[in-house]
Amino acid sequence: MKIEGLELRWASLPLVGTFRTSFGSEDRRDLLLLRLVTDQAEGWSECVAMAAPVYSPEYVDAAAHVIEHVLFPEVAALSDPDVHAVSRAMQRFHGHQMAKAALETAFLDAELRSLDLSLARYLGGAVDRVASGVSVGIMDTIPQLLDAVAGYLDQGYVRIKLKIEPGWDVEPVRAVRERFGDAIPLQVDANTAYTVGDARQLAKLDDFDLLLIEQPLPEDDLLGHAQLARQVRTPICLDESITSAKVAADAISLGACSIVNIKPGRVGGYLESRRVHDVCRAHGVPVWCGGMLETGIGRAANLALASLPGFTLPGDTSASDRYYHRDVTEPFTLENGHVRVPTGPGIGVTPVPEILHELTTDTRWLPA
Ligand code: OSB
Ligand code: MG
Repeated sequence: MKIEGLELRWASLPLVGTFRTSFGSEDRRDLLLLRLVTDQAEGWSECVAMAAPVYSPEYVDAAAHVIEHVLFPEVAALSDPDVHAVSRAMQRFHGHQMAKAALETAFLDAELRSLDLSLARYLGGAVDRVASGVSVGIMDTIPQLLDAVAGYLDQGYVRIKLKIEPGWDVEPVRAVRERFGDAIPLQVDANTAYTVGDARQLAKLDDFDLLLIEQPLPEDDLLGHAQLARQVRTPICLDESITSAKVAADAISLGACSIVNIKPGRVGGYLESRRVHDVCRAHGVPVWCGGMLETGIGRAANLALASLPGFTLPGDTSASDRYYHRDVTEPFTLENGHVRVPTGPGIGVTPVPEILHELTTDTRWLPA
């Protein structure tokens, strides 16, 4: 395919409510969308970097900068590339996985559209809908949390994930178990808020039969996670730490985790996500698809990934209305706790032009 140019598009969407984690509170999603134009088809993607570097070192303005000044010039110089050539061309640059993932995905979407092939089929998806969980933010009070969880269970979500931090861990988990019983699949996510010295506090969560504890310690502390895993019975799952298939293999070998959250942005794209999936599957380690408050563009691609056979736990692949009153695409909906995997070519969705236009704050066209 011949690349003709890339459109960067900034948009800002209000969230349906404040989403609080151990790293901060969000009321809006500041988005960077990519539209890659080739001689055969157009491809769309969503960069999952957040407005500030609080989840990982990347942030929206840095991602846009590195795409414009480093990654796209390298990719645009390729003659007749396929997605593997695009991916290889970006490899010599360190880091910036979310920016690389966005550019690779926009290209992959265009390539698959030109082949009339869905991303799910291309990746090896095995099911047409995926079981969906929901991530529930830290709240001011326990009654507020219980109301939120009750609402999500009413909607049919099949798994609840509670965000935790020191001071908001055992009590909210106990309250949710007391109110909703032992049968609901329940897990927690600390987003690196603890240290290995908190092992005794985290071991108190063992009483509540959780599916997993996600990323309790800082991302670079694989040994700490391995040590912690020997002191708690609840399985440790890694999110922030897993930046590649190689790191996933290392973490598993070290005993740092027994479950992996796969986020394509965090590992540099869907090709690397599939390699993470394959490494985990070879080790018998279950994976699930994480989320980054994606709009329909990123959500569509995540659903394709989550249809692979190693995704045996429900993901944070909730419906569009978990975060947005109005999504940029046709909204994804929850049907009996599941969300449908798109079947159209590429990621299977495109933005609704009028909605996109309204939410856009800036655009920039980069000719190849
Ligand atoms: O740690 O999984 C996380 C959102 C933003 C950044 C990091 C995380 C999250 C979530 C929500 O937990 C995932 C989602 O529903 O999209
Ligand atoms: Mg997480």
